[in-house]
Amino acid sequence: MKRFVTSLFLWWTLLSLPEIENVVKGEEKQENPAQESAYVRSIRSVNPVPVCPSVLEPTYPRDCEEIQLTSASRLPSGIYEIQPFGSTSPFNVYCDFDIDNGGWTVIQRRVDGSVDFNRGWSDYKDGFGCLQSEFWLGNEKIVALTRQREYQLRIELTAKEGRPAHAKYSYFRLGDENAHYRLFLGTYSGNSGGQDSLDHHREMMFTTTDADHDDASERNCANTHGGGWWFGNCDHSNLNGNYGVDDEAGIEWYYHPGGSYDLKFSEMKIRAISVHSSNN
Ligand SMILES: [Ca+2]
Ligand SMILES: [Ca+2]
Ligand SMILES: [Ca+2]
Repeated sequence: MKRFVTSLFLWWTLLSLPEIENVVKGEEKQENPAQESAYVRSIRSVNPVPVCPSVLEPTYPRDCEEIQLTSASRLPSGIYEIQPFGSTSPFNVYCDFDIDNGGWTVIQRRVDGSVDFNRGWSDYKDGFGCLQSEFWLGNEKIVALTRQREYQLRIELTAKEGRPAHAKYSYFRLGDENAHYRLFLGTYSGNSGGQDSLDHHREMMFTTTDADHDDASERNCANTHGGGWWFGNCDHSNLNGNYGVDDEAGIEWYYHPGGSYDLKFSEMKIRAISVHSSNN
């Protein structure tokens, strides 16, 4: 008899578990299917582990081009919030909606020397400066952006004499931190010199004063050339060099206007290559 009562109690316990769980939580489970998208519901139907909506379904646009394409009216260039696919949180970027059909997410700007670009690995990883003036968006954010679709790169350059120019690359991607943010570039076009000033830096890894991944065995190029960059041995360009300095440690784009190290303006920006054709 005692054994029968024990097993009856066990059965009652098992059958009552869902109710006990609700009592412990102090609430009845609320189901509201209308608040979940079909995608999340399909994930839940095969996988009972909770899905994190911020990872699977960013509630923010994925880049500046998406902001432009989903806006009913023409938007001004400026600061907007995005969340690339796979990023755990949104962040601010500067969007260029004016140049070359717009849709550009800006990843770097030099304009007045107000921000110190001689920084270590973690600063270049996370980003620094002010989006309104000078900044480096951050290698992790650039990796997240360029991982979600295929991107192109456009660079605006203005020499100290005032002549503006641009360089464009049909493809742009960074490897992840384990690959030391290695630079992958497509074909060069534009009017920033007869030759490509980034050609020397193709498939180079990122180097800062505290992380030497360059091709110069006797030195760290970031120490002698300023900033952080995809140094080889050492550079034909370095847009993160020292502002207003007219030597190898200055802001360099070697073939524009030619042997010059003192640009007064640079801006690097990226846009997916799937929607816009690569007109110059
Ligand atoms: Ca070295
Ligand atoms: Ca050089
Ligand atoms: Ca240099």
